Amino acid sequence: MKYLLGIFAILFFAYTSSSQTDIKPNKVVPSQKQLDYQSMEMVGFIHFNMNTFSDKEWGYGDESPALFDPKKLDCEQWVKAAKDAGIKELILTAKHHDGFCLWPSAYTEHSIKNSPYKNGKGDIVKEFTDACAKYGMKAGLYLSPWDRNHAGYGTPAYLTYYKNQLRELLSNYGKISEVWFDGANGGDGYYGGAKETRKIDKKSYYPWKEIQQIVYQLQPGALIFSDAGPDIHWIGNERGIAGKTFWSMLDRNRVAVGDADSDYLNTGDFYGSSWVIGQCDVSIRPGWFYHAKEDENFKTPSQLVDLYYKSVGRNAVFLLNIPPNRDGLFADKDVASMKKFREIIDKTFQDNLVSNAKVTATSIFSHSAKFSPGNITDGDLDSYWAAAGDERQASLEIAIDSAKKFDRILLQEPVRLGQRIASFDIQILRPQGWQTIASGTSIGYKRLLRITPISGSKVRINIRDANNTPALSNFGLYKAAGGDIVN
Ligand code: FUL
Repeated sequence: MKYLLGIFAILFFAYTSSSQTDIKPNKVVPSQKQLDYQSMEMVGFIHFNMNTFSDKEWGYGDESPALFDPKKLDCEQWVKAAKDAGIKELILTAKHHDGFCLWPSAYTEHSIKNSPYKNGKGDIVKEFTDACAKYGMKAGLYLSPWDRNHAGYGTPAYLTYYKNQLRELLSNYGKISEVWFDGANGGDGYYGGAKETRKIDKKSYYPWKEIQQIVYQLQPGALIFSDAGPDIHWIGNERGIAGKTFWSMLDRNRVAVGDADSDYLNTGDFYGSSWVIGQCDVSIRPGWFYHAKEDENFKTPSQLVDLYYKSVGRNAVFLLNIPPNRDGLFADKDVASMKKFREIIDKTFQDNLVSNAKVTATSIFSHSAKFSPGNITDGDLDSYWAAAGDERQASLEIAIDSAKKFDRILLQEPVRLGQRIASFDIQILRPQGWQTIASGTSIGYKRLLRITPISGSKVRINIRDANNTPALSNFGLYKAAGGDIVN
């Protein structure tokens, strides 16, 4: 009898382990908020404030509010142009380092309320958030931690002021989706007339934990950006470029706001203990703010397309800054360039050469149809193929139309379960045999690879290493549209 029970137990165990319902998630996975954020792919930055009128990048803090007067300000123009460029969220510099506030803050006189704009009755944070709400654009705010106007900067009094301003912004303007904490801090400034250099201890001056709690308490749906996350981190340069290897994991103990190793931020950390999305910020012009002398110096559609590959195509988010001019409007050339950029991207990725193609794999998790290799060509991010549970390597083969050339390759992992694939090759079957056409390390939410145009009869994805059962949700082959020129 005992012997029989033992056999039953073994059979039962074998049955349950072979019909597992899903692959094991990694220890480090994104939150739902982060998944939603990353799928936006592209967000926009609006640097518009006193610097627009003083023609500076970093105002000293003594600029007169009388300078600030955008005569034709139209936040709806910003939102509509951004939407046409595929941007899903805009972040406005409510206060930059010079301390001037685009809303009538109750805590300072250094604001729009003492400017000629709408005779001091204006509120640009309100106009901006209303325009975003009207067109279904998410709204984010930048509140510079460094304030070169405030007399108390460097003392606890300023921190109270800063938290009060944060509460004001997060209580009175509807839903705020992101709060952007800049890392630039401390140095010379006006400081209420003291005109001196003030240095703060970057590691201890700001009560970041408390500041984060204010954000999450007042705006539970918001994500927080800084050099150190917690939700989104700086990519380590202001050129909009993520590392060719880029992990969405990070060890948050190794980074601090305003004090982080930019190389570490640029690649992320395969062994990192927290999921923090990488965000690639870059301006369409040389400066973050509008300067008339840069009117001819905007990034071309092809340059923007190149940046898309180097940010979104490397598992990060593209944050493009478009600075409104002194009228309060985006310049026409910037708008035209962004629009064309989106047309090129949409056209390139319109026809997947392997859409609904039959795929075979060296193994399938649990032999289950749910993890079928065909899931990688169904265009659905939620369905995925997975290899057998204890595999860390696998290959997938897809027959392709040998009459068609392609030069762009797309791979996506089901990142909800973590970033798992660590190394892969893409091969093509030519009359002379298999040939490697691209290789990479990280994939994550999206990996795009650019190659010279090629054709063949089969394509093979070789997954060479993974930290868990490898899984893929999407694979695509495309032909670059005109304007998508870099290889
Ligand atoms: C930097 C700032 O110092 C720049 O002025 C700009 O706002 C950029 C996005 O972040 O740290």
